[in-house]
Amino acid sequence: MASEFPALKNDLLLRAARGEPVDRVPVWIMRQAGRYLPEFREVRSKHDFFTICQTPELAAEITLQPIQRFDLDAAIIFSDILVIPQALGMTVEMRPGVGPVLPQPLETPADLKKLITPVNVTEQLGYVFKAITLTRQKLAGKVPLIGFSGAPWTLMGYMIEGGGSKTLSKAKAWLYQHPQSSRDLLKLITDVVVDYLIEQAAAGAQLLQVFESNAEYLGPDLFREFALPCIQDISRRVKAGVKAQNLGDIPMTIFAKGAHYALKELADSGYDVMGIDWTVDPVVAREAVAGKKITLQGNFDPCGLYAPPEEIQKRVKIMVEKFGKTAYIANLGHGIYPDMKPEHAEAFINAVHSQ
Ligand code: 1CP
Repeated sequence: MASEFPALKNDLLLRAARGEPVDRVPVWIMRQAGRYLPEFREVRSKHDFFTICQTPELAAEITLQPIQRFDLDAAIIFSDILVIPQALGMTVEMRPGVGPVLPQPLETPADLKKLITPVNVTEQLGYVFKAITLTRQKLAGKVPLIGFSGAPWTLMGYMIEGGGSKTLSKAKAWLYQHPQSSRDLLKLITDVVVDYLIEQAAAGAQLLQVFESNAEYLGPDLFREFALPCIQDISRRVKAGVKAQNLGDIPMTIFAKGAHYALKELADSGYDVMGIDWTVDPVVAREAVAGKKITLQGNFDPCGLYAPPEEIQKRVKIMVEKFGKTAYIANLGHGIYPDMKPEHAEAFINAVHSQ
């Protein structure tokens, strides 16, 4: 329960998520715990990726690494979106230099029978909840802890493609050829995501982010037909579950990468925060959500961090001016690249704080 954790000293992220005034813009970085940090590579050299996710002490240690190094305003629990396909009975391997591989992907609708449902998240994903609780204790109230999940369409993509894909053509073929089986699969994933996020909040997560990283492959029509209803269902059911368990106010963020065509619908989909990628002008995003109560998050080009630190400073200033300082959480427009120099991440964070 929340009251058992140390009091929160820096609530900038939560205040910004609720649209309350802040005395400085909060900042965190997607994939802030990861391969660009030598201290992460050190731990990773000794352990398999999913072993780290499944070992609360290691997951907590890695979650805290960027917090110890930088002046960040949030931690995000170290895990991966692909723990949900694992919980559904699929094998997921993390191959160095390749990324995630699912050696037995779903090929036809008949393969849905191979998935193990319903998922008991406490049994299958209890290690994530333990890692969250341990990390909350170790954070000692320094900054809030973000929990997360992949969104159903993005997870469906990995489960059908068997890993990352440049086109998502196999998963999209399902949407066109097997619309009902696609809906069944999306529903089954949605049910797991809902329980998973509620239990993350119960374990101590203070904000929940839903990653729809593969929105960019769907146009407005497929997105509205297949992805958006799940996104809406998740916010509605998670908020109801959090309320029923008296877990307090847990803001939710939707980050649908590439969904520039659906900003208005996303702003109305029941989330407190909407993340945008770097292809959307912040002014255009603000216009799209004018009159709605929603905080924006983003959207520095991850490649912009290759620029010299003085240039990062200049571009961050422009970004913050465009978003405005209220109802705003600074971040990149997608995850930080593994070859980024940590000093450049630091330049970004400090640039936000100097605005
Ligand atoms: O700060 C953090 O690092 C938080 C933990 C985190 C998160 C939030 C990781 C660790 N992964 C994720 C989310 C995630 N995983 C997403 C959504 C965000 C995004 O779009 O970037 C996605 C799509 C994945 C799937 C995934 N896992 C990929 C992408 C592959 C592709 O091309 O489609 C990769 C490379 C991974 C591996 C992974 N996840 C996380 C780390 C640190 C790593 C590197 C693994 C390693 O050490 O080998």
